[in-house]
Amino acid sequence: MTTIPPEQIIETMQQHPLLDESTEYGYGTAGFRFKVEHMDGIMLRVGIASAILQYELFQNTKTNTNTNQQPQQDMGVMITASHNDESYNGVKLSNPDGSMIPPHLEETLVAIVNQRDLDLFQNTHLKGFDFRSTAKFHVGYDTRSHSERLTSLFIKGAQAMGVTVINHGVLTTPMLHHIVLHSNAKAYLPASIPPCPSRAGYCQAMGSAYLELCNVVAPCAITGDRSTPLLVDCACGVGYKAVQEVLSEITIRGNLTTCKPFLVPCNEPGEGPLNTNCGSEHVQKQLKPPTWYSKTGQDAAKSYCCSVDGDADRIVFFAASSSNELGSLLDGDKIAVLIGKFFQAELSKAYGGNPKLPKVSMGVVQTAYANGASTQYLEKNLKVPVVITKTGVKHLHHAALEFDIGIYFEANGHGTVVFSQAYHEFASQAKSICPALEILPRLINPAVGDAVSDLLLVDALLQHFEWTVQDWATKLYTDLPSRQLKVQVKDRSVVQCNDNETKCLQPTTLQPALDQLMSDIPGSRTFCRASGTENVVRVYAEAPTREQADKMATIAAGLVHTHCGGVGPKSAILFFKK
Ligand code: G16
Repeated sequence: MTTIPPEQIIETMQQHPLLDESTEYGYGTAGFRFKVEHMDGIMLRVGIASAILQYELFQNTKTNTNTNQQPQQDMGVMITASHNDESYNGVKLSNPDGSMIPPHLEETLVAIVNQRDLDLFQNTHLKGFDFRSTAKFHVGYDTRSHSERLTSLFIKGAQAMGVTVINHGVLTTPMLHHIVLHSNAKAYLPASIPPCPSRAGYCQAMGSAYLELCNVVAPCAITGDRSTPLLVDCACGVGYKAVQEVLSEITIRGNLTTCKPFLVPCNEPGEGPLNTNCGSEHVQKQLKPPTWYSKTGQDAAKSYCCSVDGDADRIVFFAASSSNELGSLLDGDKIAVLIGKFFQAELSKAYGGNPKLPKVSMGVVQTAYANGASTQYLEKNLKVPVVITKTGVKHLHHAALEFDIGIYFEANGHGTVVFSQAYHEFASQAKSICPALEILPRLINPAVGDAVSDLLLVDALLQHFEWTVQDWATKLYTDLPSRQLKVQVKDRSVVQCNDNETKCLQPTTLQPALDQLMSDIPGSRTFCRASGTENVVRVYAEAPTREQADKMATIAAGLVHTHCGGVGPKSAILFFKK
């Protein structure tokens, strides 16, 4: 039920038109994400659409008799452009279970946002709209200078349609998804996880689960000063405060006030430009350490470091050998393998102690960007099934739900673990033998990739294995050298790929050229795909040597430029910085 007359809503839409009259604004890899000047009109329309999404969800769940879902459930919206620089902004929506919204809601949203005929809009969506949900929309935003203004446009649209909005202010994307999931606890959380639908609740849950896990698998982590604290590059974004808050929770709860902090958050908002020469995207794509804008970061040792992205839903770990050189990079693949190895050991301990425990399945989900060596290690050494999906956590998450323990990570450090109900029952039975199995779902954010949760988990596991970053880099498998580049083209939609994005289907001339390139270098692999978050085509190459990988990526990028309408001279391709 609209709270103001439909004509007034249309008037507001006219005051905030879509910037580009002819563009179809798509819901990309992770929401609507564009240069900020495009976002005002989009945000207002997403706000208006939020009521219609609630209605659609209500229609779906009310007829679903199979589950204990309630017909009216809270949803969420996060205003952020995540890993992109400050010139972008965007919006990602959360489903009631904290995951990304499903394809049918994306379609509804895209149709509403792109409806240019406002008479038709009024007749189709506003006139006679008499649904008022008891459920709420949780809203959060990142530290970008324009995020608060865009949030108020969302709220304006949502409230005009009668939606109850709870504005949580500046927070990380995973915190927002956690809040949404915990607000719908009855339908989606197992009884072993107490609901805590707030920012403070998130920090308490993370802090206490980390301490509990360390207590049982790595007591050394919390019993004194660490020789090497973990230096956290927060990309000058929202992760800084989140890491500080969780650290303070752990310090107080664990009586660690007399110890040196084991986490050193650096690169806080304002110390440097967001995601620029810092953050996980920079470290993973450029294969370079970040700029340490904070004085504390400049002075500290660089042998145990991590970088998160601008909304703290991704993380990579590294050791730097100099201010300009990475010693080792531990990306999402390495994180997935570390977690898989730990689960496997705990499972075999549990079954060793009680062979009658019910069986649970475990699998890992990756994308075409996964380093070939990691996939091989998972399948051959750990003997874990691997599924490859399209890029985008929404695809990985969905595939991971097929397993009782579904570990999913993109190479860029975006990932988490999801657990089935059968797993929760198993873990409670196995608790006396392996308490960690019951604690892990409280430390791991099952809603979405979460840099803070992943940071704590990885730290506890490294302490458990008594591994340095160097050990982690060398004791599992050795990455095949790889290189990623991006190419600016006139229209990135000309690039169409197969289902798992390993082959380019359009333009038809490109794949044969890439195939030729691969046959010239045995053991190599290259592919390209249109980004869903930036106006570029991404190119990936992997080969037996660093020189071959770099050369291959450069040639493949040149081919993309030629076959896909590259913009400007070929020399303008964004080559990696030597
Ligand atoms: C988003 C998605 C990720 C994806 C990344 C890059 O991350 O959530 O799943 O890997 O974009 O996508 P693309 O290659 O299509 O540009 P984030 O952290 O930016 O939200």
